[in-house]
Amino acid sequence: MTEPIGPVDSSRVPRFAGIATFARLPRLEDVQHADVAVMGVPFDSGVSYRPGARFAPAQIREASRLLRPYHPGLDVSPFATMQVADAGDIACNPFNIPEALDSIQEGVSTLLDAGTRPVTIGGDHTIALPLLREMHRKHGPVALLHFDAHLDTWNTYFGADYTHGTPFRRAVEEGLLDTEAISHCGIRGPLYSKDDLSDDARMGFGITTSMDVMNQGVGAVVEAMRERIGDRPLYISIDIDCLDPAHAPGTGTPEAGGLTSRELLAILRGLRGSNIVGADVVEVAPAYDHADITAIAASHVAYELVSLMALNH
Ligand SMILES: [Mn+2]
Repeated sequence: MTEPIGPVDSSRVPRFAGIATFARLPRLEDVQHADVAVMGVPFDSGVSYRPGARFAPAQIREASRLLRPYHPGLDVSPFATMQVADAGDIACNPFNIPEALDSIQEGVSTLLDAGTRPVTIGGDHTIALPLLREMHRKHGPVALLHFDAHLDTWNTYFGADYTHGTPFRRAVEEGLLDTEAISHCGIRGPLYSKDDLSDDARMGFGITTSMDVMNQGVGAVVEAMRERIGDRPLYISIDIDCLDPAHAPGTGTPEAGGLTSRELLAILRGLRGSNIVGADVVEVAPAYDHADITAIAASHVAYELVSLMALNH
């Protein structure tokens, strides 16, 4: 095996110089093979409220310039133990959602067929559906850990089936998920009605609310998650609005009372050893961000996911 090509050396080229790739990693076309690739999906035509997540991949890459190669919390150097690369962006049609979903699916399929695990940077949450379709093609029904303020299991908006509030209902309908092991974390805020919760439970989802995280603590929450997931192939989908607006103001549908970025990172860290087959970080909307708070959180969350994958490489 050849040595992985790592990030640009910051002792030779300052972090603020050069074109931004995620964590200053090589581009996918510059390496022979990548074990993990960070892929951008600049698509936000499925949002129901504030638009702008199409600008997130570029912003998160900018915010990721400060990521360093060694993760002390997990004691791993993810870019040295495996080849990680930036796969660039999928060019998807902003005016035709079904066509965009096909393009996203095709893009991630190329990665999976090359034996590359994807960490996708959205984009709005609509993009989780085509990603899960490919996960299912490769792995069969997968366990899902979904971090979000919202359930995202609604049926339609204005008659539309494919939106950022509906991907996980579609995924269940299409049989993409192992419904013994699907759950939401960070849920809070007002709903349309109590039926939202009973519909969601009928699909098989378990819910850890943001209040549960506060009351039970990160340790107990992680333990319950690990028990439910076991060694199943696990997909992790992270809507940055799982974080409190204090930690992630730059997002499309913010809700008060969310997780801290520390809680989210601690929960993810607790999943070390899990069989993570893919992940996404979505719903960063840079236009509403201040001082890159949200983009910095998202870049660290993506780094955490890559590091977990490195431990399990
Ligand atoms: Mn969402």
